[in-house]
Amino acid sequence: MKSNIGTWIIYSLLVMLLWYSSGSIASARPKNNDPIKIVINNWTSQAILSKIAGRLFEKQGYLVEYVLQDTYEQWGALHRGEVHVQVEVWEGTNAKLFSRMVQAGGGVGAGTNDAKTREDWWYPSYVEPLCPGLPNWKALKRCYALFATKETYPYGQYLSGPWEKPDRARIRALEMDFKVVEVENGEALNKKLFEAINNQLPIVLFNWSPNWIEAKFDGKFVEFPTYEPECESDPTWGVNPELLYDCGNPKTGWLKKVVWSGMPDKWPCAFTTLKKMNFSNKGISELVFMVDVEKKTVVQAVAIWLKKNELLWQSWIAQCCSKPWLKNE
Ligand code: TMO
Repeated sequence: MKSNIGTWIIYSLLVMLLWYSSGSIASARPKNNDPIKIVINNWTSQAILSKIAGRLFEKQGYLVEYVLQDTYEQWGALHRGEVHVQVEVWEGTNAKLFSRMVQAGGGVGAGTNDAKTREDWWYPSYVEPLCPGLPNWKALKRCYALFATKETYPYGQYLSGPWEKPDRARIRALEMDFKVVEVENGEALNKKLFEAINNQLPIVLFNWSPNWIEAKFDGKFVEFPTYEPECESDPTWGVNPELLYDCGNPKTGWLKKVVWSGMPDKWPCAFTTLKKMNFSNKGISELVFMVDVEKKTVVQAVAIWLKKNELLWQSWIAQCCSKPWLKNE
């Protein structure tokens, strides 16, 4: 009898000790009040997903700031911890600098979206009969003069954005008589596309999917020689045995998220949430459509999305961090 009571007391003390210490470990980790700095780039879906991530972090009690940067500047800033979160890393555009930063230990991947991405030369469908053989790239090689503009004459114009694609190298490797004209952001590309479509003028420009364009206009990506990693590392690969980049971009590319290497320790719940955040092609193009076509603001689109998808984003807010009193905020 006595020994039973003794065992019981020791057991109870042990349980209490364990319970107490686990509680104190959890509460000993104060929430970090430094703001999480989220990079905003220059195309619509990236701005929208950034603000969705930001709102979810705020719902968990974190402070958030947004920092406008282009995709070139962001890598150094992420590496140095001057900014902390990038919600859209596209394989076709950002793969090289992304893997360089992760390999150097400056950044940590935060998961991959379900969305499959494509980024490449694109034309509205009324261009196709003007240049027989499209979407094959060899047709463009023949029809370059159709795309000549004041700026590029006698060469054809390829309109691109300010992102990291080696289009000039590709044009050289594939011996195409095109010149690249760069505009400053996604909005400017949209504007040029609208102008061309309104006047039914030939145009070939950088486009990507998911985006809003596929939901509104008929058109196709140009089919370049199929991408393989060797195309960008081994000159002998492909139709030009002397030069790199004689291929298109990946057709089913990934869409990743990345953070500064110190982010997971400093804001663990935000990191967990970001890893769970996941969008499909349809989800992204619907969001972009609201802004680029229906002309809602990014803030309005985010508010509409949050309201419609509460169950989904609640499931992204990590359990250990959920604050029931914030639920109906
Ligand atoms: C990086 N982007 C989606 C504009 O191709």
